[in-house]
Amino acid sequence: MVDVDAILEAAHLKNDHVREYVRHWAGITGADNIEVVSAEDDARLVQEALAAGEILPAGDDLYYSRSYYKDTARSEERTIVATSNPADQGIYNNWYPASEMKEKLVGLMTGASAGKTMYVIPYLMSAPASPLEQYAAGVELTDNRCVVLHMNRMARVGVEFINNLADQDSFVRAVHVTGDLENLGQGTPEDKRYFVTVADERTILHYGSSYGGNALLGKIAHGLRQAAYDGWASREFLAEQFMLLGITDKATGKKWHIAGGFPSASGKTNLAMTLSPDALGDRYYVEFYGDDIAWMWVGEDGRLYGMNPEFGVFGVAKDTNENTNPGAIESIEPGTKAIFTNVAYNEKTQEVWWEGRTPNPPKDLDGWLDWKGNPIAGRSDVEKNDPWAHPNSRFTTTLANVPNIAHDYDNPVGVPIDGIIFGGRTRDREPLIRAITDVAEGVYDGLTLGAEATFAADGLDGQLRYDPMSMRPFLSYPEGLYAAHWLKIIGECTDKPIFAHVNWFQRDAEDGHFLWPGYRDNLRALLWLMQLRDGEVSGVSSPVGILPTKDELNTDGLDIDPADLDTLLTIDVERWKQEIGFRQSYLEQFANLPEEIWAAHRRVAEALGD
Ligand code: GTP
Ligand code: SPV
Ligand code: MN
Repeated sequence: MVDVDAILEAAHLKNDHVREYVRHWAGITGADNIEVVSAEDDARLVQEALAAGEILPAGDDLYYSRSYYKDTARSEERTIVATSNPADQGIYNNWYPASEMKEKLVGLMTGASAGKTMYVIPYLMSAPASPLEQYAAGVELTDNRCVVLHMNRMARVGVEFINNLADQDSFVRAVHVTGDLENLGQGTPEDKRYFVTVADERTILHYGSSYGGNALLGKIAHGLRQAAYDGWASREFLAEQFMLLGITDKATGKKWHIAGGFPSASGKTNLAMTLSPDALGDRYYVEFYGDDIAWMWVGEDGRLYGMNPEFGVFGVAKDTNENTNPGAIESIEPGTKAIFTNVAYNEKTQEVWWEGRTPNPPKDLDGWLDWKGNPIAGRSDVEKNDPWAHPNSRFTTTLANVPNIAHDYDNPVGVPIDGIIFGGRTRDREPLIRAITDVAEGVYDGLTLGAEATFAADGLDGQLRYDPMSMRPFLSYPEGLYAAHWLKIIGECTDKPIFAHVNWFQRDAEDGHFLWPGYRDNLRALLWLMQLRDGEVSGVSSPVGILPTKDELNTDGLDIDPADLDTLLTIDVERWKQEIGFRQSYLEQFANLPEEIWAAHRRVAEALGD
């Protein structure tokens, strides 16, 4: 048995509540050793992980990691929100009683870290001194060194973040035990994995994965599920799967901030890193604040404020290249300490590659291994066309490596939000952009966000589903109350953000091509929205919001078929009428849905002539 207290003392971990928590879980998990981590330990931990073969070198200060082949995405069925109040059960939060889940997880974790080191990772999901700091501190315990390396990049890590808490007990207890990955029955009826957030005890218990949101507990489990619950329970803030960006018009000096929710793998990272299209010159400059999570609250001036609680980017690798996202490519250059997970790797040259990195895969197959570690050159005929990288393969890099990182990203005050956009992969119906000025209609629009699911969740790719505010996998309390909390927070703003629904993914019904070029050109739609907010354009009204006219949308240098542009800027009324019917039954599932939301739904239905 290790002397826990001596180790914590030596690491200057002074918070007695944290000490008690570490002792408790050290006893349950049976780890052989305990180590407290600070950001400064990263270089040493990298060397240890290299020596142990847990990561591989991928160039100068770049690293490669491969997860178990059945452990490559979040598992939604295995993710649970538990509390002691049955009224917390919603449609999507997969609610269970806290007592049942705690007992189960303690059972699974008992002795499960024997022979391993348990790392103690004190972290902060905010810049220090943020108005929401009391919700931001956490301590992840993990028996996986690779998880530590990822946490070091994704969160602010160090004992200083928990030693001085005003309320010493106000940290999230986040326990991660990897488990025996080869014997967990992933995706079978005997699945042993459990990813549980005991929201009313601010305790996260994740067992059975070393991948992404299943294992980096500051990110999704704390930053979204727990924080959404805390924001609601305190009535103080919203925590959403949102990107957050700033746009500066250098000609006028104006700066706008836009936050937006798109489901996983639907373009948040790309949008927040985007450059102005070449044809718009250097007039507009986009600043990156965050790509996956925003916490939002009402400031004293009556505006909505937002901040990114994360410290890094866990970005989708597929199709990331110099054309689609030059900022991302720069953020993972040699010297950045970036980690690549589940991409293809060349064991001779230490290069990495993924689908869409270059138009064609490397010609010389010598040394190339696919994401499972199998030689590409040795592939059979049936395997020949399999992707080299997993479709949900990722890169992990700190915010400071992102070339367009906002100069004030670390400012705890956050930024005032001018616009809130929702979007997703929708192959028809949704135009390029439709603006919504009424708050209830904006919240209604977010709630009825319908999109095709992606590879970021196991086994769901391409399926059409509703995804409220892009939070479906992260909701921690009932949907009706969630809508009411949104109405309350935005309703308190005296200077409200404008809402909009965007869609970069509409396709041609016949040949399936994307009607909109996407990526950098997406900025054109956002600029129109900000001009609308500022009263510089007026758009045309439609039953589902205000659309840009062809003249208002800046199309300088835009390469698009005029017929495609027409489709993007119009509404398919018949298709929308059908949609209203789907929405009716979707919304009826939710208990306590505010009357304002139903009223917004009826207004849209009536405007469509239903
Ligand atoms: P998570 O990290 O899972 O929450 O994903 P995300 O929403 O940040 O998505 P990301 O920006 O990483 O994009 C996911 C995929 O969509 C990548 O393969 C992108 O290349 C692709 N993508 C992003 N923006 C566009 C776009 O405007 N048009 C098209 N066609 N594809 C896009
Ligand atoms: C997402 O799936 O939305 C992600 C990746 O951001 S993960 O952290 O694995 O949830
Ligand atoms: Mn995400």
